[in-house]
Amino acid sequence: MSASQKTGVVFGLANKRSIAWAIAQKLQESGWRLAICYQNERLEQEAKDLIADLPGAEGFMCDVSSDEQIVKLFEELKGKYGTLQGIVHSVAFAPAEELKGEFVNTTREGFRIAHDISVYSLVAVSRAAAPLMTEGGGIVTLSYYGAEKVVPRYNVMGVAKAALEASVRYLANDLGPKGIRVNAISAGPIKTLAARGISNLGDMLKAHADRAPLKRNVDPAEVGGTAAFLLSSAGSGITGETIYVDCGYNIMGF
Ligand code: NAD
Ligand code: 0WE
Repeated sequence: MSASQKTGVVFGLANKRSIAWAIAQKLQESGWRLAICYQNERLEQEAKDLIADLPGAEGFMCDVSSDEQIVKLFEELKGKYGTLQGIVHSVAFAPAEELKGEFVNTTREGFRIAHDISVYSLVAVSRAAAPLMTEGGGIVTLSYYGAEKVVPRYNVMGVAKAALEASVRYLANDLGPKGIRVNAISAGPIKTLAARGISNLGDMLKAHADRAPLKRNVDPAEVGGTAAFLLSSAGSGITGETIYVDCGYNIMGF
């Protein structure tokens, strides 16, 4: 490793369509050494096959709903890498039933799970990572427009993303004095595993492309590029922010 090489941890790799994968590729191209995390044994083989093709990258299993697994992961990363400069949190989950029908029918357990996996995990990961980020660094998470405007059937995930964006601001305030910046990227809709369940994804993508100033959908590589920018020295003045990578969709009023 060259003296200046930065080490980052990416959470949320499921397959080659994952936004986490697009981000990992851009970070690797920018010279980062990466630890890439996948959720469980079910995703292990596919994740490891991808990671094998990314020079210098290593795979780790971590379910972010487990404090023990998070603590154990960062102990292992400390032993392997010493210090870290970047964290990418590209994880979300709500029970499938919660993304159908009306928000008013959200169950207590569905609300809890969505917030535990999609929001609290950022807090837990940030707390575990901060002691290893002794030279400062950056944390990036992924949000969606449903955090601020109603997107039918996004439901409890919209409320969770609002909490995620607020968590980014509170974490930015806590970790700023240590030189750690925390930001969210609000990405436009992308055809990934997490979007596959949506019944009318095709219609949504088309409506998004029609209304967005750039008249097209977002390429995951563009989200990757923005994450690499935020984690680089070019982003050194930005923290607590939600940056839109949505072809301009969010600026439109009509
Ligand atoms: P994806 O399914 O590829 O990624 C989601 C990841 O979350 C998966 O790798 C999954 O294994 C992981 N995950 C879920 N529960 C976990 C747990 N308990 N422990 C560890 N990992 C867990 O889909 P994606 O679209 O790449 O989603 C990544 C992020 O981007 C999510 O936060 C999502 O909300 C956000 N996002 C997606 C879109 C979109 O349209 N695809 C748009 C904006 C934001
Ligand atoms: O954040 C997301 C999706 C997050 C997600 C997806 C799933 C599908 C499978 C969270 N939990 C689950 N649980 C599952 O069981 N997106 C931004 C993509 C997305 O999801 C939608 C969207 C968009 C856009 C759901 C309804 C409406 C629009």
